[in-house]
Order: sequence, then C-alpha cells, then structure tokens
Amino acid sequence: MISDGKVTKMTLRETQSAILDLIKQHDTIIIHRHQRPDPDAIGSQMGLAGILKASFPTKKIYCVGKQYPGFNWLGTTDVIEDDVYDHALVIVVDTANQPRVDDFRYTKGDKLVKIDHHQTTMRLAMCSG
Ligand SMILES: [Mn+2]
Repeated sequence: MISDGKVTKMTLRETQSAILDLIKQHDTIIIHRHQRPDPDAIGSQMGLAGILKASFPTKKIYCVGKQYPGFNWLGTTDVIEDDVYDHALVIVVDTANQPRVDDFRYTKGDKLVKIDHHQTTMRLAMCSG
C-alpha cells in the first residue's frame, strides 16, 4: 500500500481489508482495465463489477474502456462523463503499467486501487484510507 508517498508492507488480508474499506467508503466505483483487452481483462472487470453490484446494490458501479463487439458476450462498458470521477473510487484491474490503462481518466478519482496478477513493473495506486 502507498499512502501519502509512504510504502507500507501489508499482508494479503490487510490489503483485502483496506480495499474493502475503500469500496465501502465510496458511492461511485469506476473499474478500468488494459487497452486492447483480452478475456481476462474484461472478465476481471465485469466480474468485479458484478460482485460489487450484487454486494452493494445502492452504489453506482461503472466499467469503462473501449467496447469491442467480439467481447459483447462478456459484458459491455459504460460511457461516463468526466464529473462521475469526482469522489469516485477507481479500481484498475489486470493492467501492469500506466500506459496500458484504457481511459486515461483513471487518475481523476478520489482514490485509486490496482488489482493485478502481473509482476509489478510500475506502481499505479495511491491507496489511502
Ligand atoms: Mn489481460
């Protein structure tokens, strides 16, 4: 976790708890993934959105990024205005580094979380509670 520029080593459970706290604290959550997506990018994006919508039905949950018709079967992304990012939690999934994030507005939210299975090549997240 990085908070105020300070890196804190956390256990997996502490990280999960910190992310859950951020989810609970935000009414709007915007989920990004990488450009030229493959099914694991779209699946993790849409899957997370589905879990969040089921768990927190009153929150506004959006998935952004270019829609590719060949992946319509996995779900469709939302087109949202810039002001939706005000006070939003942004979660970037399956994206190793900043240049690959689809939709560069990912920095415009209130808080930013990265959830990824790639080796860390670049830090994205400013995750603070
Ligand atoms: Mn991928």
